[in-house]
Amino acid sequence: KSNPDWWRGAVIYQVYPRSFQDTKGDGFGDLKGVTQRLPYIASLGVDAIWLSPFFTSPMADMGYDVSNYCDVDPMFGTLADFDAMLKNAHQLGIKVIIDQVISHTSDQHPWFKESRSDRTNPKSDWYVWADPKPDGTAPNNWMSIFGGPGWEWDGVRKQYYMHNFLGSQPDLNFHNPDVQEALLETVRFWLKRGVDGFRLDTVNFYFHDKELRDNPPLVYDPDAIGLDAPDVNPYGMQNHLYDKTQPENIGFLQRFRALLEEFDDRASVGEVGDGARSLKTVAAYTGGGDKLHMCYTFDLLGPDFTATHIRRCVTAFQDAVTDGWVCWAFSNHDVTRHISRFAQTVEERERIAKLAISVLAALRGSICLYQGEELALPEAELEFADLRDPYGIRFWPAFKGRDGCRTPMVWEKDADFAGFSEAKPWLPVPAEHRPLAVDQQEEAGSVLDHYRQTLAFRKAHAPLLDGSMIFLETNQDILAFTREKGGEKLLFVFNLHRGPQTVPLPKGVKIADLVPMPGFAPQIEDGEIVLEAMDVFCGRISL
Ligand code: TEU
Repeated sequence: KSNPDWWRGAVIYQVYPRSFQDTKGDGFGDLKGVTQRLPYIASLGVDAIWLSPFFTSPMADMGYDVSNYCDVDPMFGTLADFDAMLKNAHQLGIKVIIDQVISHTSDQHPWFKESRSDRTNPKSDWYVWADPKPDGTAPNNWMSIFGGPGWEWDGVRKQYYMHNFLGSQPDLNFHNPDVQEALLETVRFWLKRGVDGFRLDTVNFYFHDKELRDNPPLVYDPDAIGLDAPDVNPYGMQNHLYDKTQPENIGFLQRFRALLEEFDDRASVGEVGDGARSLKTVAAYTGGGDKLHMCYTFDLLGPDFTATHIRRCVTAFQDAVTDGWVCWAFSNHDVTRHISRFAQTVEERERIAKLAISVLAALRGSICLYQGEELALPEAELEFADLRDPYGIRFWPAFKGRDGCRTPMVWEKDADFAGFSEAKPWLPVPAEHRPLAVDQQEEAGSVLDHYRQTLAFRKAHAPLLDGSMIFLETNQDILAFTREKGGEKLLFVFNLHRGPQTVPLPKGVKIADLVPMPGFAPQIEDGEIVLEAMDVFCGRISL
């Protein structure tokens, strides 16, 4: 039966197919591998999977450089494998969200090959081409996120083309309506095949300043949420003069949404990675119910796991984005795994893993989990020779790139390559990951078990899905809020501090009964909530 609101409050599990399960024995994961592991995914109790790109690609950016939007790369299998995976997922009650990387294509895409062939072909304006300055240098000072100038010289057209990421990821010209049409056709292709939704890669990069104005000098604001310090990534800030919300994008997103509405129960989540300034964009892209369903922000992907930071991100979001919807995450395939970001010692990793998913599960919004976080996998320490990510290869050792979170899933502690593959995988299986393999965590009390129970807890309490969320004034180390819906009001108090805390019950609040979140035992003594280090209280408030 139809449920157009299924995405609201949903738990989405991100699968990085290259590293999930290999069935061909070539060291790369594939779609058949995803199908094989669907029962495991179902056992977690998630609503949907988000599949990172599996489309035809030269793999310069591990598939985020697409050369055919409507086919499967042989590395991952065939369209028939995709259909089988989708059917199996649906039988298990799992929705499938695919990753549309349409801000740019690969330079091997036939559109780009045509576009670069001369200045008059029918696709000559499909990418962002510009003449050099009189002295032959690039049209302006724009930088690429992956390092170096954002312009690449083309000897045939004798012009520069723009790219926000690799030189082999030319930026599509969204100002051209034919480009928009062609992209929407690829979206329709997958809608017809039955996918439940789309993650839109770099949705706030679709448009560019038509006047190609220089960016202002880079100003680093250490207080802005989620911005990389320039010494970590000197190219991280693309501070274009052009309005960050990209006003023309609204029209495109409305057309995209109208297309989704031709089908039942489809959803979209846009990736808006732009630090504090992203809130305005998220509001513009998700408000009004006629554009994106939700946006994914980078706010919780940084090093900061403190009550102050989380409260600040969530309240800033709630103030800016009134009728929109957000998708929170602590980890993905682009950032250091959160166990390694948040834990100060190896000993506290397990506790941090359990605490973090408990916090995430209680937030208002949808949530994304990244494969392996349910095992508390730490970031893999790799040698330079192991690196495959061009971003890391370029900035090593200042930035070690994104391979450390992309190593293979560990299924069986003692199997060859931990059960991921029969051949040497494209990235090594870290020895440190083996004891954390799925087959070691089937017993009660493990992090994996904790994830399953916590996600079940979220499902069992309606206020957690889309109920209101109101923060309470407490001391700095405490994250306290209520979640309320339909006559049920829950009080959550998280102690993110590494020492015990007591918190007086807020004035006028009476706890009717304790509602323990899995793995935590709430205590009240003499009107005070008593919390151990890194502890969770949950109680039902008498109304
Ligand atoms: O990432 C967008 C993005 O902004 C990243 O550059 C991010 O800032 C960086 O990876 C953080 O370390 C998306 C995809 O998630 C990423 O994998 C792709 O490489 C990128 O787009 C280009 O398609």
